[in-house]
Amino acid sequence: MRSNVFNKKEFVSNVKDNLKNLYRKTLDEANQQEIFQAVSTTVKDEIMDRWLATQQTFEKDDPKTVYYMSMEFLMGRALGNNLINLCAYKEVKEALEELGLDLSVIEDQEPDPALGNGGLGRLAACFMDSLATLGYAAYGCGIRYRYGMFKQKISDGFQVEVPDNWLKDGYPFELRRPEYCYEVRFGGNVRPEYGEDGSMKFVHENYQSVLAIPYDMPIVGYDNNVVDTLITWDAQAKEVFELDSFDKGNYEQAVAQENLARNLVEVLYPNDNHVAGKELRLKQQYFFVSASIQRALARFKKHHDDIHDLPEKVVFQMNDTHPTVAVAELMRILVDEEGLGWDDAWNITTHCVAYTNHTIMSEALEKWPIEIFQRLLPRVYQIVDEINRRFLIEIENRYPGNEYKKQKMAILWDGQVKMAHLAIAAGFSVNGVAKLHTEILMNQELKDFYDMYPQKFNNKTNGITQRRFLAHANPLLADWVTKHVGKGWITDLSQVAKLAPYAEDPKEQQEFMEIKRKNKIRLAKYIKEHNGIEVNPDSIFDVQVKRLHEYKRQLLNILHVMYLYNQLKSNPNMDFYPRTFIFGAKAAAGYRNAKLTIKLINNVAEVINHDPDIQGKIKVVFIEDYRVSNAEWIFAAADVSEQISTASKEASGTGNMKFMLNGALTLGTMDGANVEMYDEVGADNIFIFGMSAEEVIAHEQHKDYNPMEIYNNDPDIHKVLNQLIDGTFSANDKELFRDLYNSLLSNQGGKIADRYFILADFRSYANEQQKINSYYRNRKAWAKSAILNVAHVGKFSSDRTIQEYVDDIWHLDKITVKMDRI
Ligand code: 73E
Repeated sequence: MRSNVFNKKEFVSNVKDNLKNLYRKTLDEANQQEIFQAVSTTVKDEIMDRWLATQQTFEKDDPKTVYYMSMEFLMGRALGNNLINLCAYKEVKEALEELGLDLSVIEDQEPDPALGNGGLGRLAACFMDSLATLGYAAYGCGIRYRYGMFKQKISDGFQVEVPDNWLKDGYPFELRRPEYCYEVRFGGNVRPEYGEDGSMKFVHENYQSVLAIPYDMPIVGYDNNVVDTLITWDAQAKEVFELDSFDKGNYEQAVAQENLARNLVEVLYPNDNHVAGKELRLKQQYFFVSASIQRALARFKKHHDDIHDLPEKVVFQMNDTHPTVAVAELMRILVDEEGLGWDDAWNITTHCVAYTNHTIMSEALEKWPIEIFQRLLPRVYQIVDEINRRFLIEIENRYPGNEYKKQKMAILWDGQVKMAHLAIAAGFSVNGVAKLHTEILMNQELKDFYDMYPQKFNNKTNGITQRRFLAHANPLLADWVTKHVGKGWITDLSQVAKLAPYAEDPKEQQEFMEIKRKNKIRLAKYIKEHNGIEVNPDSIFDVQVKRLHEYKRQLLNILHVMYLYNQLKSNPNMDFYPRTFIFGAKAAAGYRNAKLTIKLINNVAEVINHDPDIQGKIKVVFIEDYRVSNAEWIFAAADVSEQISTASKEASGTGNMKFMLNGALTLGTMDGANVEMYDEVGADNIFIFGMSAEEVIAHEQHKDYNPMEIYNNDPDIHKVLNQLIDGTFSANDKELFRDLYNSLLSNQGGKIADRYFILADFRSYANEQQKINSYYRNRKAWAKSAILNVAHVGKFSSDRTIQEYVDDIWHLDKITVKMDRI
């Protein structure tokens, strides 16, 4: 469907045929969902030829392949993205218009496949897009959760979680491949078995097993015929549950298998940057990891006889520690099934697996109780035990007699399996996701490991795909960029640097601001439809959209809104540029303070939006069900991007880059990738506030921070905090926000007061906000800075990130897919 083969007539006739074949309906009879299915099927047919051709190229060239192992892939809708990457978006839009159909309405029918929580899952999705676009052989490996990230409803200001039954109408962009199914075993016991020749092997018996069935989703590269694959694994009972199993006496066994299979893939754990250590999660991990490794090895063996060559052709990238059981599973297969000796197997494994660390938040570090691990995966546990034993010997050799080192670094310690330690001991590469984050890993969090294996550590600053987050999300700006620098930016984002000279040009500034305004009108319409709130497109759109977490400090943002409200009330004529504060965030279902913060934002909105004294100068909007699809509209419409995490806590952030790409100015701390954005765009075009990572870490170490002092000495802050408990924003229940108040001022349940330094950073945050207020009045200066943000975003393309992974870690071969028909 490249422009040279795209044929509108053929497309329309295929859509009509598909409607007929799928639903026995004509266009007039079909509803929008049916039309979506028919259009998608037509697009999928077009993808199929390229997918086949890509597979044939793999067969022929046998390129080295990366398996990107991730518990989460936050793909977002596929239809629009596939059309963009097939270079057919505009043509298809026109073809549908001729039929009286609106492509965006049709796109809106697609469920958002939300098999991920936030940044980590979305990064995996951006990486797949870049891998295909750059022409590398890649498989994403994950889980086909029946229910993805929950849908968020707001009811009386509270978050309500609604199950996300994304498969209910059938998903057109997936292909079930039962012929590539594998068995995965759980539980049971391991028994040594001795051969007559005195040899010994371990036999795993009395286990439960499930079948892993892959569903392949195409990952379409941009304009290059490459289609990579995202494999999501579904689980099915091995012994099909038949009525007569009852008579055979294995009824219980059959039911147990059914239950195991159903539970395994039922739902995504909806926690971001937090893990609870639930047995089912470990089951999910082993399930998809074992199946993925089996499939990778089967593919390898089609072309190779010698398993020792595996590292030349296969690399497994572990997206955080979630798939780290891969280390032991690969060892198990090499030792037990391939018959290799330990050293041989270890040598292969440690040249095939690499690990990315995404967080230093202690509650997100995966540690499994040995009891659970051993019971669930008895043979894999034995292998972890042996890896640990040998690792401790290595530490002893390096640091003789240093017991403290061993305790700190052991994989098995204190009744727990420490997954990060396993990942580092085995991985040939350990990377952080932004410069600052990697430095913190090397100098603080993982210092002992860095001292021992400095050569393993490296940084790979995250990136985002400009195809989804500019070409698709913001067609007006995309066209403007293309007009000035040509189309090259779509596959080489560094080209946007050529925009810099236009930043000074008043005509271009005006055009740029006009585009922003149109995007703000588009978002205002969405807000009106979904929230019933009228917002002024000429106000500053100040946006914080991301998962709700205390370290991300949505609370700082809303406390500042309360502060501004107080200022405006007491001084209605103060210098104040109208501002719309936009929030979007899901909170983990069990995260009390996060959910309470959502309620606070909504209550503050309710009061301020209806206070006539404010004359509409401040509006507060909480966008329900923030997700990839509405994110695209939100980024396009933002003036100010709030990236205000406590320094050192946000490993990278990727939303920050999506805003920058769409010409918003960042208001942020020196945290994560903000630091590198500052380096790229320059101090004049970004608003930085707050303590540095070093300062934060020093306070944490010295335990010398006292928020009460700030509360007692700053009357404005005092007033805002008191408003949390005096009913200003909760007239019917003064106690409603007591926990938030307490979290800022008193040590409680092992948590220290204001552990994210909200009060410490409040004043400098308010000052920067004041600067934004003045700067926005200078339209030209603002437009210039906004254009310069776009011009300096080049580094933050995931194409750049992926190329670095390829050059430094994966060493993949580039492929070229030729198609006879094209
Ligand atoms: O800073 C982000 C980062 O941009 C980080 O918090 C996030 O990963 C993004 C991509 O690198 C992240 N998510 C998780 N850990 N880091 C996580 C942890 C446990 C469960 C689910 C997600």
